[in-house]
Amino acid sequence: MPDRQYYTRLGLETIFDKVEAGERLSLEDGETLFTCPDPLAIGELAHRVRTRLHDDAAFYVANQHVNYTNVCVNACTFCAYQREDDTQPGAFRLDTQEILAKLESSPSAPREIHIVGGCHPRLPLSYFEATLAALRARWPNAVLKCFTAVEIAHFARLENISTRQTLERLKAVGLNMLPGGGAEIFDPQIRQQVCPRKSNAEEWLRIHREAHELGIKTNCTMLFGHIETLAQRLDHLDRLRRLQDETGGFVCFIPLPFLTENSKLEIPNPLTGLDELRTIAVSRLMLDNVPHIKAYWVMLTVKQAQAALFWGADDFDGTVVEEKIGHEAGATSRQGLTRQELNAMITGCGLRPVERDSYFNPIQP
Ligand code: V47
Ligand code: SF4
Repeated sequence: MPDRQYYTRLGLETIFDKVEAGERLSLEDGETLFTCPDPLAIGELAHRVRTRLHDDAAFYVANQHVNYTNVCVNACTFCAYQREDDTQPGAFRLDTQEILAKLESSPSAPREIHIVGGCHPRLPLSYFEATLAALRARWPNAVLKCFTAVEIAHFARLENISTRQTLERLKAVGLNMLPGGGAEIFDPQIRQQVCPRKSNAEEWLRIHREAHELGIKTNCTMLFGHIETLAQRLDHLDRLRRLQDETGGFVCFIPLPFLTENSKLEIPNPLTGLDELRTIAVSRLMLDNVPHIKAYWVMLTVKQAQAALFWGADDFDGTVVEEKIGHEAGATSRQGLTRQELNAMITGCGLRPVERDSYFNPIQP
């Protein structure tokens, strides 16, 4: 591993010392990390932190993703998944029985059920309550990690109640966790261009705060590599870090590299593999209060996710089974992986696979 002298030659000795002492990095430090000419040095620094926190463990979960609809009122310009209405080619909407049937046909009982969808103009809160209640009755021990903050805001608007009341009603029928989607980039000018209709940063953060106050843990994301600047990525990380200081409710951060296929959003410079890895490393270093960083193999590819486990990430996500959002946008990864494959992919890069639940408690074999 590079020593302090190595970082001194790069002008990074102050950052090195802060990281060694577990001190918080400033936004200026973040800029330095993003612009340092030696990306490997940044990866090594993030790997130090990841190793201090998790040693050689690399986590994964036996989960299944289900998308209930791709019809969405929001029409984000980056999104290849969305359809305008039910009559458009490729539009779909699942009823509760169809969701259950998808999960019944799972290769193994899911420990985590991850359900998200578009903001459908007519699906009432009662449909989501009935679905969660049915899932809870069928899989009493599974963690129901369902609905992004953007969906919660949409359900609340349709039902004409507050987002807190919406969360309370869903929790009452079994909701355990919120996934981290919908955060994109918090900067208002970027949101105006990539997702002008959906919840703004303040609403997204408020709903996560409300969830945390209700005892609902959540994840958080950042969609990067489109039209945002490095400073806007850092601002995004800083806003997450500040909420986490207050609530401690974020479990895991997921950096999502923008996939360009079938997207209306024109981007100036496509991401390189090194940009992806460096952003994961900077996320690990800046988010000193978020315990886990996910290398989401679906969007990154399995091989890049393996590399990311040495650039600050400690989690591989999971079996997933069926994925639509990334695959509509050109993801080349498979639809799902088995536990055996996940174990082999982690041991293959010299790390220790740890099967976990949604809160990162290890599962005893
Ligand atoms: O919110 C949409 C992003 C998110 C594209 O919480 C795209 O454990 C890349 O949030 N290229 C959904 N990304 C995925 C997500 C997620 C995934 C896995 C685990 C968890 C978790 C959360 O995907 C959306 C959006 O930010 N997205 N389109 C695209 N073309
Ligand atoms: Fe709708 Fe989500 Fe796609 Fe935006 S990213 S259009 S909210 S499905």
